[in-house]
Amino acid sequence: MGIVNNSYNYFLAICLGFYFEKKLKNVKKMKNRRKRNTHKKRLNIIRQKMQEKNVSAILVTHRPNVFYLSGFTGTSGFLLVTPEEALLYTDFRYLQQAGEQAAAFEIVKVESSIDYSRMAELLTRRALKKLAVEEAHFNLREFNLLKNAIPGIELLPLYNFFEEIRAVKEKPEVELIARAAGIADEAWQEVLPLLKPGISEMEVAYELEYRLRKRGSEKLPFEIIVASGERSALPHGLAGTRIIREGELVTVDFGAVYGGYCSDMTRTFLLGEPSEKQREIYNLVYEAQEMVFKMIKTGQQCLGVDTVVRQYFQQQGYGAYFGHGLGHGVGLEVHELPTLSPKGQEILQEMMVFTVEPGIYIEKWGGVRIEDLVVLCPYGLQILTRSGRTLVLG
Ligand SMILES: [Mn+2]
Repeated sequence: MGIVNNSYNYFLAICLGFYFEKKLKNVKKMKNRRKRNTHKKRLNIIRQKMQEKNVSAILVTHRPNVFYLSGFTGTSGFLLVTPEEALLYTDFRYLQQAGEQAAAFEIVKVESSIDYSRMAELLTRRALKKLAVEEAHFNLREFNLLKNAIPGIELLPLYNFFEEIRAVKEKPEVELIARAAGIADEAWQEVLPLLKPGISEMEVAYELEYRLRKRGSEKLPFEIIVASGERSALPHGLAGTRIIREGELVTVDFGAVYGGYCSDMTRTFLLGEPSEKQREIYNLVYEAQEMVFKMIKTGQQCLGVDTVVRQYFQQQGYGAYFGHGLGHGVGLEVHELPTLSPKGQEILQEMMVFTVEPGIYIEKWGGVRIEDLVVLCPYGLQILTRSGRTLVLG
């Protein structure tokens, strides 16, 4: 076995090296192609919707929408989409990045994110007199600059134009959200043993944030909420210096971001022995959530689902203590469509991702919220957050 075999192995190793290098390059190419196809497909959907709404040019300024349509993650840049063109306007700092990320778009260099001169040239050349803008994401300064840059242009306000499309996820999007939910589950699991009487709300938030980041969360989707004792009656009580004691309700609301996609979950816990009322209210919220998990189906209207929980709490005598919506969509943003609340007009569809988060909050006493993230699949509901839901820890 000696030299001959050794040199043969050496030869084999080099061949394998070349083989895998080539394979890796192919994988990268394939990934890029898949990404470009994703954005081309999304552009097609947008253009179809433009046609339906009689829109011939859209200026896209909201960053999650810019990313959704183009793949561009830079902090400065805007898109113009017409039936024929797809352009990404950005400045010197992002030119190379834009070229790499936004393969379905033509990149145009501008001076800043409010430099509309190049876009003005194009609109004038093409005799486009109407430009749609995202009214919820377009400020007065931008409005004035645009009017100056393109005299006589008529602006058409669009509301939730892209958000309605984003509410229904593609499979790879759901996979990223599920991963974000998994990171949050893992971080929570690691923090559980640290939850002992004497720890402060801020310490809980910090321990959680550290582990979320360590496990791959790109940032926090929102500031972590830790509200203990009487403060747990505040649905959005940010972590403060308060020390957590035995027998107090503690609400922790947090999430992770992975591949640009968010997750969102809430757990309420108690150290020591709960009172009868604490147990009663926790069980009520738990039952309400279970009820939603069992009944929810595609085709239902969001406000109808919310009403079921609202009526249940009313029957139990807690109707006045559920002051927020039952849930909200989650994706590139932590609050997006659909809206499960008394105002929720949307119809639930397959591949929508949203939270189910009933809660009861009693002033000067405390509160309970349990929040999980779900996706509507063809075969029913799938819960993406998997952490246990128990009131008493330890
Ligand atoms: Mn939420």
